[in-house]
Amino acid sequence: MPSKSEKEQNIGFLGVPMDLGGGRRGVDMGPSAIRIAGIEERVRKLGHSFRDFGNVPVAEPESREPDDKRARFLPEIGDCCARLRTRVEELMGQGFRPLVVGGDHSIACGTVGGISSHYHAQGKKVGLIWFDAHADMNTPETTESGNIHGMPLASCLGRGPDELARLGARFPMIEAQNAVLVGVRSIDQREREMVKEVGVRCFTMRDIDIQGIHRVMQQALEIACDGSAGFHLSFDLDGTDPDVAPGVGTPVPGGTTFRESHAVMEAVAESGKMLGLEITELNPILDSGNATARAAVELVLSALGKSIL
Ligand SMILES: [Mn+2]
Repeated sequence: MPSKSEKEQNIGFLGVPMDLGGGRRGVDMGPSAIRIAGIEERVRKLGHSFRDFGNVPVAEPESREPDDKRARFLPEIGDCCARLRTRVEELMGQGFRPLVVGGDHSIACGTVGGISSHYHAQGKKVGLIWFDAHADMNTPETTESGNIHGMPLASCLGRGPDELARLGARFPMIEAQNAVLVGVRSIDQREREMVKEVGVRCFTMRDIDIQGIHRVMQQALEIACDGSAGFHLSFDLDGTDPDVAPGVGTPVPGGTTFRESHAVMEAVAESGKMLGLEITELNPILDSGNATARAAVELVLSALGKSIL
């Protein structure tokens, strides 16, 4: 039960059925799976208001053969993210806090573009916590696969194609000094160089092993909130262990446990500084009985203030 001291939030839900950024089909069904798992009812029960703003349309590619092998389906993904940026800005202008559900992680460029632009208009900058098994710091120059879902963090920090990196009212959309990666355990060689070059702080699974998730999150929150209006949490479900979320596009063993995953969300809720939340890479085709969508709903609830006591 929500305690009386918890602030009621106005949650604005947006689905983005995007599957062009990854190599596997199926993540386009993520928004439906989350709705079926009862997100609206559960968030309302927690004491928040909830409005479903529907889905942001994803363009059909001209063909399933992408033109650009270094950035597959860039025009289609750029268009969708531009629409998403506008929708996020609009709902924030109406006093809603965005809850965006993908879709593959390429959508983060649009979400971050919207949140960053909303606060830029008030002369404020925004922090970014990127929870992920991967660093998502590739660019068309460094990528091995050409899959854009491996590029969105780089784009938010001003690297990568203009269609993604220049979606916001400010450039870069996020300052590297206010961005932080949590949960990383799979990173390409050239991507590693990019992480160092850009200077984004990275807490790997080894850091979580050694320091514990609580200490890691306190540091992550400090970085993201330093001089900012607050932060956006871009949560790739593959950051959690496949035991917690088996239905994801690119599962990687050795992620955060059930309790550690909830501790991430609880730390975020406790901070009172979360400006937006995004859940990505849910793949119902690889799931069994919608268990991953239900786990994702529980994680969202923890981020919105649900506590054990
Ligand atoms: Mn990701």
